[in-house]
Parts: sequence; C-alpha cells; structure tokens
Amino acid sequence: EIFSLLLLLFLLLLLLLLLLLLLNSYKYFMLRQMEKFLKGQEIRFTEGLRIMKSKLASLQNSVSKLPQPDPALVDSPTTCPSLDAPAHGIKFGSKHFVGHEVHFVCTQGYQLVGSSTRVCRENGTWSGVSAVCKDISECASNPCQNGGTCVEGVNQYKCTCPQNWSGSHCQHQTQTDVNECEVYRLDQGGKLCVHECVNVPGSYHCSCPSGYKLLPDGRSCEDVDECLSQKHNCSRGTSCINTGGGFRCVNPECPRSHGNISYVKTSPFQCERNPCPMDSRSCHLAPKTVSFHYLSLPSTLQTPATLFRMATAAAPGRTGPESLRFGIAGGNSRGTFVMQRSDRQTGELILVQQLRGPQEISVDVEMSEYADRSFQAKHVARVHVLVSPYSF
Ligand SMILES: [Ca+2]
Ligand SMILES: [Ca+2]
Repeated sequence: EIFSLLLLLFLLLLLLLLLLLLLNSYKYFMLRQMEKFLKGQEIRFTEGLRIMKSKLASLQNSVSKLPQPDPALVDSPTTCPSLDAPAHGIKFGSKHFVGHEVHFVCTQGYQLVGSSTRVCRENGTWSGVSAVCKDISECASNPCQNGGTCVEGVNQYKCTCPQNWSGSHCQHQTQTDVNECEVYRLDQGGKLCVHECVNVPGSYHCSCPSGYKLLPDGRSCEDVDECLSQKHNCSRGTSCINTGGGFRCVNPECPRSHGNISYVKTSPFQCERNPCPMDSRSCHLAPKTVSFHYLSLPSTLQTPATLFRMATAAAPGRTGPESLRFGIAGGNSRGTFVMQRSDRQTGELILVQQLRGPQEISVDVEMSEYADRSFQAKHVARVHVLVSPYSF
C-alpha cells in the first residue's frame, strides 16, 4: 500500500515536472516574439529620429539665415503695460506680471464688448482685445411689430402695442373687432347699408356700386346724374338720359313715312305729322304728334306707381277738345301698365306689376281728342322705362 502511494506520488511529481517544462518553453516562445516586435519598433523609431534630425537641421539652417534679433529685445519682459478700466466698467486684478490675469465687468445697463479676461503674455503683451462697455439698447433692433412702441428697461425692453394688437412683440391681433356686416346681416329692421357692407377693424363702412355715390348718411347710395354733371360723352345730335348706375345717349326717330303720312322732328323728343290731304282718312287717323319719354326706375319699385301723365290744354284763343280718351296703343303685352283718367284733361300711366332690373320696356300711350263726339286727333307718347339693377 505504501508502495502504491509512493508510485502515485512519483507519478504526480513527474506530471508536475512535465507541466513546468511545457510552461518554460511557452515563455521562451513569447519572449522571442516580443523581442522581434521590439526590434521592429526600434528600427522604425531610429528611422523617425533620423528624419526628425534632418528636418531640424534644415530648420536651423533657415533660421540662421534670418536677421538676428536685437539682444535687448530678446530679454523676456516681466510685466505688461498697465490697463485702465473701461468707461462704465470696473477692472479686477492689479498685477501686470507675466501670467497674471485681469478681468473687466461693466456696470448695470452696459454691455461688455471685447475680452472680459486678459492674460499678460511672455512677450509683455496682453491677450485678447480691449474691453468697452456699451450702452445696452434693447430697442435698437426694432423688436416691436405692427406699430408697437419699444420702451427701454434694465436689460430688457417692453413693447407698447397699438389698439387691437397684443403679445410681447405686438405680434397677435386681438379679436376685438365686431364684424358689423355679419352681425346685422339678418336684422331686417335697420339694414346697415343699402348696397354693400365692408367690415374694417374697429368699424365698418358701406360701399355703392359703380355709377352711384354714397350719401352723407353713410349707408344710402344715390345714382350719379352724369347728364347733369356733364360727365357724359354723348355726341352732338344725341341727348343724354340719366339712368340708375349710368346714362344713355338717345336720338329717337320719328315714325317712318308710309303713303301720304309723314313726320317731321320738331324737337329732340317730339315728331309732328305733316299736313294731311283733305280726303285722306288714314292720314287723319294717324297720330298727330309722337313724343318720346324716358323713365329711369329702380328695380322692384312698389306698385301701383304713377309713371307718367298725359294732358292737353286748350291753345290760347281756341276752345279745347270736348272730351279725351286715353289708352295703351302697344307694348303692354304682359299687362304691366294700365292707363286711366285722373281728371277731365289728364290721363295717367300706372305701373301695376313690379319690374325687376336690369331691363328695358317700352309702352305707347295714346290720347284721342273728340269734339261733338267726332274724332279730331290722336297723340302718341312712347314711354321707355329703364329699370336699373338695384332697388335704390
Ligand atoms: Ca368691424
Ligand atoms: Ca346715372
């Protein structure tokens, strides 16, 4: 048993010896590798050193060619020139030796421009640039928008905004405006504007269509009478007729001659029949006078409305007709008008149906004279109704 134990011990010892041997050879291998690596490094370093040396030599060469500085200046100074505190500022640090620092601070309301810290350098100069204390003008950049006024404060500014603007820079429009046009749109009682309402911040105004002017009440529109104000461009021989929103140049023509009936123009708006042959009944029945009338009406005028009156008067020294008959001779296919007697000598043309503009309509009104119940003469009035697009 002791023998086997000794054998085991011997075997273990042998194994340990073998292990040590193995470790030693590995170490040796590693050392060789390291040696190789270091050798390589050494070669590279030597090479680098050689290049450096040659560069240094060439540099020294070039330096030696430069003019030699004054030996007095070569002596390194030990102080820098003294520095003053900037106006409206304070300086910290009183030593001006090389390596020392000085600091600058501006008093309230002033801003430092330049270097706040400066170091005295080896060559006797200060690092950085000189410090200046500038008055802080926060408003210099015009920070307030939309007409705001900038007010300077301590290290800040404040914008005083005009009406309807707010925000730190007056950049917000405040919704204080009332759109009167929208609010009163449905108010039937008092329409703000007869034509168009224009909303503006803090107010509103009315506008009129072209050819109309706003009345002093600020809400009503009135047609411009171009004929009265000589703003028309009607050529000679035509007559200006004012209409709602514009004007018209007219030159009405007399009825065409046919048979022995012919007319002559006696005024810009009147034609008279030439004398008839005694025996021509058709000529006597034809209108003795034809007159032309122009009526400018607003759209949707309230009906009934008397538009036109036709009358006759006895010529001086002559007795007038004993009776008159009035009627509509043409142009009333839709029953828009009626003609009725208003007194013994006068007939009235009455509009009985609303006319929506813009439109034009013509109606011929006639008046016949009778004496002793026998027909004497007929007069025709041609009425042109010009309806504007607007109800004002
Ligand atoms: Ca408004
Ligand atoms: Ca007009």
